[in-house]
Amino acid sequence: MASPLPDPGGGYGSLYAALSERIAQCGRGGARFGVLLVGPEHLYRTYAHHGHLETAAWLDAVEARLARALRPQDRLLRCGEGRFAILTADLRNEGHALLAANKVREVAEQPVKNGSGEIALGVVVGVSLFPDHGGDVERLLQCAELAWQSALGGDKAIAVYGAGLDREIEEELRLEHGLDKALENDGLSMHYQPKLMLGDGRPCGAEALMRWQRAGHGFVPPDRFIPLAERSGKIFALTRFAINTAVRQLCEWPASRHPPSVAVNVSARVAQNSELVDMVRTAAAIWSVPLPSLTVEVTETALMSDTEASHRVLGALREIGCRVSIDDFGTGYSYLSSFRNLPADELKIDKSFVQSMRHASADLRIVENVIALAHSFDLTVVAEGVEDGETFAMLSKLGCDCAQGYYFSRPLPQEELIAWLAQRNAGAGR
Ligand code: G
Ligand code: G
Ligand code: MN
Repeated sequence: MASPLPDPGGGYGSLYAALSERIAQCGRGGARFGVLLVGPEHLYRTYAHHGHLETAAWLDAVEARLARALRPQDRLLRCGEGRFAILTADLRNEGHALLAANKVREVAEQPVKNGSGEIALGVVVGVSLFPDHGGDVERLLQCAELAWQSALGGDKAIAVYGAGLDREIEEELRLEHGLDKALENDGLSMHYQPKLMLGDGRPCGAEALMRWQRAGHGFVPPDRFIPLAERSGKIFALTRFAINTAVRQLCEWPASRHPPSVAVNVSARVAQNSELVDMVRTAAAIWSVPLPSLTVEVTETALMSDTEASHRVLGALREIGCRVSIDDFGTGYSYLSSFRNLPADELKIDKSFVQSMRHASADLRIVENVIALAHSFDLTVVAEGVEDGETFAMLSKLGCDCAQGYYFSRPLPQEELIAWLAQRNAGAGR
């Protein structure tokens, strides 16, 4: 059991001692053993949800349960804050380590009773093997930590250390650091892809897309750094930057027949946090931009991941006058019933449908019906990924409201967008 007194090794002292002892034993006989790091996926969130006392009670209960489930020759120790280390004896191969990890996870994820109800936490396991991954305490623990990090960030809850993991995680840490620097030093900018009204072919706004020029590396695609920012929590700082920049730059766009508007993408985690409402309100106030000139785009899948929270936040945004658009529509499972209370003003039909509607009659019928359904719920419809004139004409005939795509323009830096808008507004045609 863990000592109630502070461990001089920051919680790792007895683990170091036990590990060196086991290495000494196994090293002589040529036996293999595994190091399993085990702990809740979201320790700090658990503190916030359940409080420190209940979290500690959960850890005690899981410790007792694990101690019963393990074999007598295995060792269970506390490992820093909120985690356990298990030293398993006599493993034949990696497969056996995985079996052990699965069993441990299953045991640890069983609900624990507390006063009135129960707590069940998702648990993550990182595994390293002696002598395969390291011959000394330091390296074995580091490999187990690398595996743990990769399990935390990945979609599998159990990870065994593997070659390449060091590099992968190192690169991830470097990217994260680079992103911090970019936020401080103007490494980020917004590009804008124009949207056109299908009725008169005039510009009606633009979608803001973030660009990261990484010092010494060129552009990093958003598909690479947005998920990273989501995992690390930096997504809030990035979104604040995106909203502020977009609203500020919108003020420099030339006037046109349709009032200019800008759309900013927000990811699931942000759409579920009421901080988004403050970001939008503050940016609009600072630059004196009317709130209906700002649209927040959230993907259909993000909307479904925590319906209650995102509906509350998006509802609040609409209440203050900001527009809400459902992005990549059609790629999630859009139940018809979800239309009943969709917290949105606009649907963006995913480009996969738009790009194939010319050739595939199934996609054409989907586009046709989404437009009709959306209109019957008073939603504006934007087709994204329009790449040719034929598709543009078809969308016009179907009564789609707006279009966006390479056919008109790629995402452009601010100065190029301003020039593009000025030329379009002058009626220069394409
Ligand atoms: O621009 P493309 O440019 O490659 O963008 C790729 C993806 O990244 C798109 O799905 C887009 O929604 C997303 N994306 C671009 N900029 C931002 C941003 O500022 N915030 C978020 N959350 N996603 C963005
Ligand atoms: O997921 P979201 O809709 O926010 O992403 C917009 C993405 O689509 C951006 O990466 C943008 O560069 C890309 N895009 C915009 N227009 C077109 C187009 O006509 N064709 C293709 N293939 N991609 C496009
Ligand atoms: Mn978008």
